Amino acid sequence: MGVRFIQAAAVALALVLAEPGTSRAFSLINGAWGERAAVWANGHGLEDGIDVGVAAGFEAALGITDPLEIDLFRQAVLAAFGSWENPALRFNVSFDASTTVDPGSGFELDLMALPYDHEAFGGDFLFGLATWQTDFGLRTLTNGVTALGSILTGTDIYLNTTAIAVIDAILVDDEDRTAAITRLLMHEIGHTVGVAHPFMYSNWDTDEDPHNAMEIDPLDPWSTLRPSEQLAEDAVMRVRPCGSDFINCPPLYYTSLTFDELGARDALYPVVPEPSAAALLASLAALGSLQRGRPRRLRAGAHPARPDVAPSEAEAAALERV
Ligand SMILES: [Ca+2]
Ligand SMILES: [Ca+2]
Ligand SMILES: [Ca+2]
Ligand SMILES: [Zn+2]
Repeated sequence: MGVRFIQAAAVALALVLAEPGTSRAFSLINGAWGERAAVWANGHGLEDGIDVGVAAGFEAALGITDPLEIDLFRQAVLAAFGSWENPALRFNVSFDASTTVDPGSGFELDLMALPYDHEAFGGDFLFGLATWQTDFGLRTLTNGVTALGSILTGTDIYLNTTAIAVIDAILVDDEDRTAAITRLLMHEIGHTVGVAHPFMYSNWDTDEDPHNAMEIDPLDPWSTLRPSEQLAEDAVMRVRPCGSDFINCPPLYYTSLTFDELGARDALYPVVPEPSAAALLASLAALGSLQRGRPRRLRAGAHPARPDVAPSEAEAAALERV
């Protein structure tokens, strides 16, 4: 399978890292794009969903001990993973799991909460850190295209309990706290599926408008994408959207992916639509009308069961919806 790389991304809401003033479209980890981009792949763990282990004691490490609060918090964790899902990219989340501080072991994605002085943070005062391990080789993308590139094989997310406690002490509203941690998790999950900070490498969009949906061709996503310099100030993958202000910063409390992240997901994990039941029915209707339209040889004295007719209005309408 080739050389194995272990890489760490210095990450979300970094207090110590400066970000250039603009943030553009989406960018991919390792700087690779197109068919070489680092992705989870079918046959390498993606086929049955990405198995997520949330460490035993994760909630308690973040100061959440009330059973009712734990339940609500777990809903937020599930929502953060759910926000990234499409039919090609799924997560199976297990709580109270046995995890490892090493992207190459444990679950395909381990989620843990560690104190600031843990060696995993390397002395950086970050809110969260995502790490990943990749192989390089031939893999089949979710649209069936086979190409050489990086394959994500193991990932970890570490939340910094020390940094989060500081913000928790300031945020009195439970909803704000839940939203802030959901957004932080969404950001880190983005790294574990192959998305970088917008300013890190080439930034991709389908046009020059960062605030519209990217219309991506699932059969050939990169044919529709091009580098863009346009600002998406509220993107979830953006670091420090309001500079050093972590409290009066609405984007830090958004709990939906923006068009940037959705575009990245659908470029990395394209979903080729299957024929819908409606389309199948319409095809059958079309087949039926074709058969009825065929000349029939009648035996003497026999009558056709029904006369040859053009498709009814209802059938014609069904055909147009295909
Ligand atoms: Ca799996
Ligand atoms: Ca691990
Ligand atoms: Ca756009
Ligand atoms: Zn980050």
